[in-house]
Amino acid sequence: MRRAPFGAALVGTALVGTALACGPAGRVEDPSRKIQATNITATPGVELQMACMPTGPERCFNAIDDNCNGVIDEGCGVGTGVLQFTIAWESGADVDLIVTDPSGVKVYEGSRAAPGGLRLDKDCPTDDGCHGQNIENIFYEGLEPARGKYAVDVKLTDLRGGESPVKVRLGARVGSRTFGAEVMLTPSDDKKSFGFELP
Ligand SMILES: [Ca+2]
Ligand SMILES: [Ca+2]
Repeated sequence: MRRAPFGAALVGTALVGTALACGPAGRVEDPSRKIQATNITATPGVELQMACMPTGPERCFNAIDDNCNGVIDEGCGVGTGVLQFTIAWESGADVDLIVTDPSGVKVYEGSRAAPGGLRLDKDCPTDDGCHGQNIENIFYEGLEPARGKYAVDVKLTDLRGGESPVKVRLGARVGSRTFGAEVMLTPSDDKKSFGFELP
């Protein structure tokens, strides 16, 4: 009486085990799916939108994944990879994007590449190729970004006589998903941040 259910359970386990083992090998796996942000934190005033709402074809230099394909501003000459951080804003103010990798190395306009692989490729309007738009973009090109804590800072460096607050759109791609936030910066409240961890 007892053997039959025990045997059936064993067969069931074996089948499940086989199915799990064969699943990933049977298709091409998207490596970005293995990269997922956890322990996401943000300073007050940063409300991260975790769900992507498609609004149409991708538009350039707005730091938004308009078509929700998991890539921000693709087709616009902006570097992307399994990690991508982009800011865009309208005014003539100088706003900086600073990303700190798990080893504590900062990537920003003063130090545009980290040994760990993060790279700033757009610092506009200073750089060419941004068509007069204000955008900064930092990305990781490889497939195995360092694990650990990342910090992303958006900083108002100089208002340059423009209006305050400065509204800055922040977009982040981590693995196969994107999220974003709109942050307000003033000379007295000049930095907003968010952080996450890659386990
Ligand atoms: Ca997109
Ligand atoms: Ca866009």
